[in-house]
Amino acid sequence: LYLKNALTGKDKAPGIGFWLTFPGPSLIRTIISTGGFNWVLIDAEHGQISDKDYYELNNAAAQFGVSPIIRVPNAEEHLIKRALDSGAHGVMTPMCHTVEDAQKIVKWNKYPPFGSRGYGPMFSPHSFLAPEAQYAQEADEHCLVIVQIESRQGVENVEEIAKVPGLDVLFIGPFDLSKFMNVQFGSEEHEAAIQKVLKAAKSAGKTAAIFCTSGEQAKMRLDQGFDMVSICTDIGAVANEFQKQLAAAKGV
Ligand code: 3PY
Repeated sequence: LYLKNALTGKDKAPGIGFWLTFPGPSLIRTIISTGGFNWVLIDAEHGQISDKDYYELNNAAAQFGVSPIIRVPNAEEHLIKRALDSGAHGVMTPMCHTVEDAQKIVKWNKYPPFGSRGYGPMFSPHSFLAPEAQYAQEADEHCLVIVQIESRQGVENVEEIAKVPGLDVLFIGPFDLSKFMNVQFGSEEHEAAIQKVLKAAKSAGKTAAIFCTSGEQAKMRLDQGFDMVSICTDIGAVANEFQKQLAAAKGV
């Protein structure tokens, strides 16, 4: 809801977030309480986080007015349902390669009659600070449906994927993209694919988003027209700082 308002509301602002890979509500609170973020990605695809962590993490983020977005491990209906029922403000599904993938993912994120999400929002309303009846009525509108475009096939199909009704965000995974395309990260072909996704999202009126590993990179992508960026991962930030201080101590 916070992120959706920023991306599509009248007080339009870029979505600026970070990647959480460690479980534990104290870390998410420590980072978020510094201010300035409107979303956090809770990574259950590659992070150390599993679905028993979702509920506390979602509520820790929402307490500070930041939207918790859960990345599920795979495009599976039950994984998306678990993430939404724990109170995610949006679900990111990796590896969207085709229009059919996108249509399925949207359907699993929405209640009937548009979709096939089962009814059971006992815990999800808490991170929306809303009663159950209100959550049930507004969830389809407020929860962001995010798919990752991160393969050659995904890029080939991106114009059609972007037009799928109910889909909100095309999120580029640049590392997988380079692997799946078998091209170097940052090469001309890699960058052309990124620009193609950006253009397709914009033409379809959808949010264009990309994973970045530094604030500098994130700013460059925002300047190119991306609407939503991550600035770094928790593990990346910790490792970088340790390396930096170690190098300083050794005088190198
Ligand atoms: C990628 O770069 O492939 C991602 O999905 C970000 O983690």
